[in-house]
Amino acid sequence: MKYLFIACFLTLLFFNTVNAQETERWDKEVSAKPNSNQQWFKDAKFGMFIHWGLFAEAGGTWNGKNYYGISEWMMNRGKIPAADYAALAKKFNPTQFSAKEWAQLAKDAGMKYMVITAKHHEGFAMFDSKVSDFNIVKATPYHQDPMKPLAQAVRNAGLKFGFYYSQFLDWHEPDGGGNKWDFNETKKDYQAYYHTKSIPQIKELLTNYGPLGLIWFDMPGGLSKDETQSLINDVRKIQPGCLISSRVGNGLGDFKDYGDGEIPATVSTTGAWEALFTHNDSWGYSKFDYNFKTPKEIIRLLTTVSSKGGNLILNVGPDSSGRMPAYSVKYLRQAGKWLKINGEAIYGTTAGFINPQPWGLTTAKPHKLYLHVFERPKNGFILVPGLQQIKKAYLLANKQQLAFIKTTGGISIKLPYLTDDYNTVIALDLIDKPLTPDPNAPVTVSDQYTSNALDAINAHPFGKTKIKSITYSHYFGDWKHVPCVIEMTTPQDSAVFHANITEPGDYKVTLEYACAPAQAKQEGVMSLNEKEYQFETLPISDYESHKPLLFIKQTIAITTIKKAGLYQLNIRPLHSGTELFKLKTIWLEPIN
Ligand code: FHN
Repeated sequence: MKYLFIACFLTLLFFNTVNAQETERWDKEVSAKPNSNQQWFKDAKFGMFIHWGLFAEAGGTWNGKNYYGISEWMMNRGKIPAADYAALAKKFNPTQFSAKEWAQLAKDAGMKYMVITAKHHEGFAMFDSKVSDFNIVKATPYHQDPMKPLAQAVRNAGLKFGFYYSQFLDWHEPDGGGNKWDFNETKKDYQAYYHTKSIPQIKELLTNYGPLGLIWFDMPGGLSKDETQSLINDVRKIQPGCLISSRVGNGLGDFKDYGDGEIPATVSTTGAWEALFTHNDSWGYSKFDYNFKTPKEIIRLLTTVSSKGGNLILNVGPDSSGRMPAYSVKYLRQAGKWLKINGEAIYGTTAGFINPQPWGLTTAKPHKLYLHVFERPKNGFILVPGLQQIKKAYLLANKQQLAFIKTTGGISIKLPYLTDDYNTVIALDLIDKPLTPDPNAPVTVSDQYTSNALDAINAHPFGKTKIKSITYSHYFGDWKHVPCVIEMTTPQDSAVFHANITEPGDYKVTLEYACAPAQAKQEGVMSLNEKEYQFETLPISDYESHKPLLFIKQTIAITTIKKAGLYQLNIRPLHSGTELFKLKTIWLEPIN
């Protein structure tokens, strides 16, 4: 059983690596040639992803066994014979489905586009397809095409509509990608699959459901770059305005999709891009996954992605009766209420030009900077480093003007007493041109906050040290991505952090890292404030991408900063050995 899990996991990991490689290739080959239709997408910032299919009928359970993680992969993980799995269609009857309600929920959530799975890897068409009878009209007691009314309702609500289509993986078809348990991989004819099912169904979707804002391809395979380009040409011919996701493959597409659940540490493209997250931890409906992101988490996730210049598409997984999960409805609506008041600081913005601060993040528009305050400073003043002058500062929610003064470090703004627990937005009317973001600017550390983070992406690596996003999962396919400082094995390998400590005082220094037990008990040293602090790593967690990666917070120093100013923290192994650890964050906590 264990080997079966690992085999499935490796399949998913392989295809996710393919996805990751696609995003790399996309940077080089496409982002410089933006598609003229993409401005609506770049302004939209927030979309709804819907994964709906026969997997919703199973809800993650098959023959009494629960499949934790992404429920839509159950057929693959359980190696369920295609004929047995297809029987789910006989029970699939979404009588509670309401196109209007789903469109209204997306609108109420403040989302500007919707993408729904027309056919996922299970091969089942959730639309009226003449290409294959394995579809919702022919094979279920529902006998209706939900996509037609949904497309119309979404457009009537003023949102763009698009389809997700798994163009290569198809576990129902002998020549489709991915099903090695029913069909002999060596005998597969992918071209036959593309030309008898995949491409004809894509053309049905492009032809029969009105103007599409986008088509979201996924898990590319089996096509050369020229064949992919010819598929793109087909899309352009039928729907010239329809944007195409980078997971069409071969470094092509109109907008870049990062990995599942990934926020890029540094944005590597000038083009349109999207971060994609599940609302709980599964794309498809799961009876037992209640790990729903709260409204505050949704707003902060959206703000974080917007502060980097991208879109967030957030997924919901309806059940087989056609109902959205109750917590998705409730929490998306609450997030939408915040957007109704503060949406100006999200929609149509570009990346903020001030680096992340202890108080929060920024987004920008011409002559405007929006400060998204997540953490309230003790003294009620937030510092915007680097700004020399502004015209006005006001609370976006009620336009209340805020007092501000120019200081040597930048503009200091007095926060109103009442702030928004999700995210308080302050708008600045600018006088100067936007500053050019400096990725090497020192990280602000202030005693006005409970703690200050120096994250791995702020580190300057020396020697063989690398900064890399480490991917791991809790269950199957619920990917987490954590940038870490890694591969420090000798005293010549180091990570240097630059901090602008704005107030003197005592600070507790805590390292947050993962360290495999076999590599633990190695000594490291941090130099700060003209002192060296030695420490010994603790045995925490082996790293395997299909298992949770555990981190520990280990305090290694208390240091007394006598004078505010620029400081350098240098972390390195004391002796040569194996990798010291995977360092996620250095925390500086003021001891007031
Ligand atoms: O295998 C799919 C998965 O089921 C889901 O559709 C995600 C959404 O991005 N895409 C693939 C894994 O990356």
